[in-house]
Amino acid sequence: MEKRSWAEPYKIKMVELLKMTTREEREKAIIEAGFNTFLLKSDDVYIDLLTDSGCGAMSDQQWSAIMLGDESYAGSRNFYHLRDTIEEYYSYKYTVPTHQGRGAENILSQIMIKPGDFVPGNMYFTTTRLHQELAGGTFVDVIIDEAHQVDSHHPFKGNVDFSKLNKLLEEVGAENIPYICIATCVNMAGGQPISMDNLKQLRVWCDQHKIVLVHDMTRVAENAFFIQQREAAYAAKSVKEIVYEICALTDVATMSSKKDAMVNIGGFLAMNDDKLYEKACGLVVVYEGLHTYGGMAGRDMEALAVGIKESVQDEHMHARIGQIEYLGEKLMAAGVPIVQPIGGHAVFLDARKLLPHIPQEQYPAQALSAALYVESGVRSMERGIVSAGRNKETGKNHAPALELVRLTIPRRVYTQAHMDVTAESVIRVMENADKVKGLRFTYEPEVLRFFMGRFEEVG
Ligand code: P70
Repeated sequence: MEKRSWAEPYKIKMVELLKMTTREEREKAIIEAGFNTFLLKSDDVYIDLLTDSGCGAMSDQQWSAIMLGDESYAGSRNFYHLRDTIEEYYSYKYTVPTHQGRGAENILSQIMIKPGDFVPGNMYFTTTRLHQELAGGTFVDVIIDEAHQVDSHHPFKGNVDFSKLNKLLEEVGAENIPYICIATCVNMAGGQPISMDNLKQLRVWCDQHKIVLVHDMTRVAENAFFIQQREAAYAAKSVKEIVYEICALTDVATMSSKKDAMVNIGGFLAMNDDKLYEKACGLVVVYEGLHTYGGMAGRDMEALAVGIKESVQDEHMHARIGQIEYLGEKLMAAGVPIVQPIGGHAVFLDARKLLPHIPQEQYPAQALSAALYVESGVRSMERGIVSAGRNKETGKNHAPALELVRLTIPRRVYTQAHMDVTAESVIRVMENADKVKGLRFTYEPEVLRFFMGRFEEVG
């Protein structure tokens, strides 16, 4: 069948003007930022693909929801609306709002992990693993090997490898595994989904061994869209139905609502178990705020309730993923090495292949991200050895197989023309790749070093 064009299911009511900079200005800015795109001022950025977090465009419906904010300290009506929406769309009975995703991770880790525990997951995420470690736990990667291979075209790179999971179970025993944490559309693997089939098997496994199944649902709608496209049994189901089914297979959820749900700030911890809810309420008042607002303003909870409904619409997801495919396909056509299949929230450049002259200890992805900024003002994010940090016991660098630069697409923000400009910029950097130099740390923070670390060029 001929491939039909698609279009965004919205029109634009307001625009934000962008600033262009000169190459000289950008060369100065990246040195001032210590070759770290997190330390650039956004005024110095032209197309901002650092993240899809909190920088999506809210709809007119969401903005009008902002005006319905009930800012009462306790029992805000917006909390009840949010709680009911989460139950309706995501199945979870109890909701504890938090200021963002890591607030929920902190509470969950503190409640459930005891020192010496092991927490399996389908690849690490930076903040998730850190909270597990701070609570005394050790993260164990149980994702399938294909997830670590840039060239594997596996349609569900987010899947769990049960042989890895069973090996861990045998080694440490179920009593030392408080839960398994499964991310939908695995960020660090390149925005790669887990299949419904794999998740169903995991549910059975968790029931068998009485291990809680936690869901990092930050990008659940994108995962649902891929299930609809790639898993035959789900071809006729809506994204909304699939999202609900995914959530209903799990016990607890942490959510950064700054992504899928298209709000600028917010998150939550959700669950079905009343005892766990009681414990979470006990901690949320210590770290976030009263249990009926957590870290959120009433207006933001209202905008989130609306965002959840918009995020599961099929036509929204089609355009969302379609835009990322558009950029990815353009890059592939020019021979740029990227993670395949193209991910749900971003296109990931393979820095190892693009900069073969830079050894991993000289941070090729960090260098590539800086070079792309200098070339065109496009801001991206390192997702390689810098992000992976150091082993908490040995102090040695984790050396991940994936050494990537993430071009992350905010939701409903940029046009196809911005994608064209971005693709051209990446291609230009690729053509001049031999001029890019490796980096070394001049300042290395102890935790989450990628955020504030500073670098200088080697040689
Ligand atoms: C990103 C953001 C946040 C995130 C996530 C998953 C799968 C939890 C969170 C935490 C922001 C970010 C965070 C750390 C390093 C770089 C960027 N991801 N789980 O850009 O949520 O940010 O709300 O606390 O992707 O990927 P929050």
